[in-house]
Amino acid sequence: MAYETILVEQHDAVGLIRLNRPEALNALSPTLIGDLNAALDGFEADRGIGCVVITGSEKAFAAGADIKAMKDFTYPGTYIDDYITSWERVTRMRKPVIAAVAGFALGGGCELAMMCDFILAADTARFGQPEIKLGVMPGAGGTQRLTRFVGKSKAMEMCLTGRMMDAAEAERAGLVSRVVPAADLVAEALKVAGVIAAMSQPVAMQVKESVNRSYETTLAEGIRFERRVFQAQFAFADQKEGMAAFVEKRPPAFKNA
Ligand code: DAK
Repeated sequence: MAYETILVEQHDAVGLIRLNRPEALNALSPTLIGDLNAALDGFEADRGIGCVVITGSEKAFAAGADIKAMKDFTYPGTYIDDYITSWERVTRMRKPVIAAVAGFALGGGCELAMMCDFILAADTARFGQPEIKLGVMPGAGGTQRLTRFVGKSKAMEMCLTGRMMDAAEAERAGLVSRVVPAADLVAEALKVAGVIAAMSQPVAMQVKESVNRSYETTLAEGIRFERRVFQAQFAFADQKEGMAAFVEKRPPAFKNA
């Protein structure tokens, strides 16, 4: 399928989505969000895909919501249309999704990256929630997710001043899993995604579901959820295969069953 604002590739069992509005630093227009969501739907439905990578360009992952489209929005309009709900499709992905960020990830761009399961950053990456400079505040999870990633003090400073964080600071603060040279970013993200896609797909999906559960429930409930899911995994053929492969000193061949 051809898209207007993204490029979509498949690398073995990994789906790669490149945000592609170079004239606007990948600002998140309604068309781009629609294209992104359609591509995510396609990868989610494809049994042959085990992991998805979302990336941008060398200069920008995404510079935020499209300010030129947004400047004339009204309160009744954003309320009635429930503007931004459509952005959250990525949070409903059941397969793992990696954000590979080079350059600017600002406002909604930073929020989109944080909606993914983890962020791999190029050494050129710059993260920020500069909405306050436009007379508004983060509206797609920035005040909530950034605070969970980096803690109150740093989140508060970033949201109140609009200051950007570079890749090294983002790694120290726990916003990104790792920093790699910009030239290696996409290759490294595809490599990590390939490792994940080679695991048992239902087990990887259950790992994702369980880690995400830790954000939404008490520790005791989360532990109980984890235990039940772990116990149920002994019903998968992939558990037999993974443990047999270890004992037989060979790589496992998971069947996603
Ligand atoms: N929207 C539209 N166009 C943008 C853009 C954006 N966010 N960011 C950059 N562009 C465009 C520029 O206008 C310019 O276009 P031309 O003027 O050439 O036509 C082109 O991209 C190149 O940008 P610059 O010339 O500015 O490039 P520089 O390297 O000089 O600067 C920059 C790069 C990233 C520092 C700068 O472009 C910048 O400050 N951009 C804006 C960043 C920003 O403020 N982002 C936050 C946007 S607000 C909501 C929920 C969430 C949101 C909204 C509502 N609801 C629940 C209702 C989210 C809001 C946001 O994300």
